[in-house]
Amino acid sequence: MSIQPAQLRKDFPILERQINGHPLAYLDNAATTQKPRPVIESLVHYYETQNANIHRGIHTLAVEATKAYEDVRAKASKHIGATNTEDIVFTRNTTESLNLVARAWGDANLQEDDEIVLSLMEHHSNIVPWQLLAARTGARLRYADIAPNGLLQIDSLRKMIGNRTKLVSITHMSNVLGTINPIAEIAEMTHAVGALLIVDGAQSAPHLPVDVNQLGCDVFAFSAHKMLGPTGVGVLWARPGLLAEMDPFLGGGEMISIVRPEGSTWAEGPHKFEAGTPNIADVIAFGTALDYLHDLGMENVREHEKHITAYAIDALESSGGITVHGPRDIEARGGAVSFEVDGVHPHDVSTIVDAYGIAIRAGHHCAQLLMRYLNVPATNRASFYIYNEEHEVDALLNALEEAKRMFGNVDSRTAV
Ligand code: C6P
Repeated sequence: MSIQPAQLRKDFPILERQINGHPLAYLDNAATTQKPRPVIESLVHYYETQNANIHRGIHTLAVEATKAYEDVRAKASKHIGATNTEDIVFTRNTTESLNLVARAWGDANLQEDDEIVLSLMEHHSNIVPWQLLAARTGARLRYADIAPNGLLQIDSLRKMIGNRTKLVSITHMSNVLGTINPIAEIAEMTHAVGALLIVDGAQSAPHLPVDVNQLGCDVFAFSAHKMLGPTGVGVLWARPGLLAEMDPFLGGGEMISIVRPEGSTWAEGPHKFEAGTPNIADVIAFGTALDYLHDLGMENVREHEKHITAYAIDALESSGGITVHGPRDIEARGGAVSFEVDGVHPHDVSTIVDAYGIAIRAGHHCAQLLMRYLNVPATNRASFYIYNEEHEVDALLNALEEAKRMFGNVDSRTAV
């Protein structure tokens, strides 16, 4: 059944808020999404009825909490079509998942003059861990170009991947351009030279049906908070067998098998990478978020976003004095829509629309390489989710008209 945003909105208490005297239009979903009541209640329920540390105690609460936590590993695995629950590691966020691989796989497998291939549309979370790895190992970084239509220049990437390439790390969906990258094709190129393909799924896992086996990647990382779940929970999936090849990232309780004075051995599977008490309550509430999304159906989530994104791009482009970045082909993009209003700095735009209760993001979106490529200091970004409706896009357009009126022809990029 198709998504009925007007119905769904009733599940999101925060959407009842008025901001500056206007109903909240929350269009900053690529940053983080709002949480439905069942997710919020799941946190309270856990603390009121099940709170205990997991994998340790054998009393009833500990057993219940452990089961509830481990059940979410299965749900997260199912969400991305993974084969084994044991290939899912819980982290704090996508950023930590990527850092984990850079440390645990990268340190052991890269050396001087090896190459790491990224793209210019990566989020800093998918750049900086590899820069740090390069600094530790002497490996080199290469960045694939973007075409004027906002798609990855696949030929540039193909030429870049060669015998020196040890790993390729690419976003599945850009948080700025919305571009969906052809991961299966990139996997073929990467595996042809025996390198590892890491996919930053922070923007795809919340919005598209994902199947890691069809994508053919080796690692897939995403964050709960961008898909109705709480902050503080990330997921790292690695293809079967890969986690076993990797050394631990952090040491401490729960990640060990045997500890002796001279050294320790490690726990099996994902537990080797989950040192210390994990974020139990938030992982469990993330399970509720996954249930919520799956009741809706990820195909339906995608269809709704295609519809509202096409509506927004059309409206922005026909309003005049607005530049929209990213692909126009709706099949090749998701719902993060970056734009600029001629002569008005994105921060001013964001402040003006906020006065009308509209939340968009302004800035470099943690993608400074991409800003440099676009030759802009910053952009505005509206990004959509299941509860967004066309009238919110209309409200944004009206508020943008106000921004144009207020700033007239002043070019704030050159103004001092
Ligand atoms: N992008 C945005 O407003 P964390 O912070 O670890 O949950 O996610 C990092 C991250 C990694 N990759 C991509 C493609 C992302 O979009 C993000 C988060 C937010 O665009 C916050 S900067």
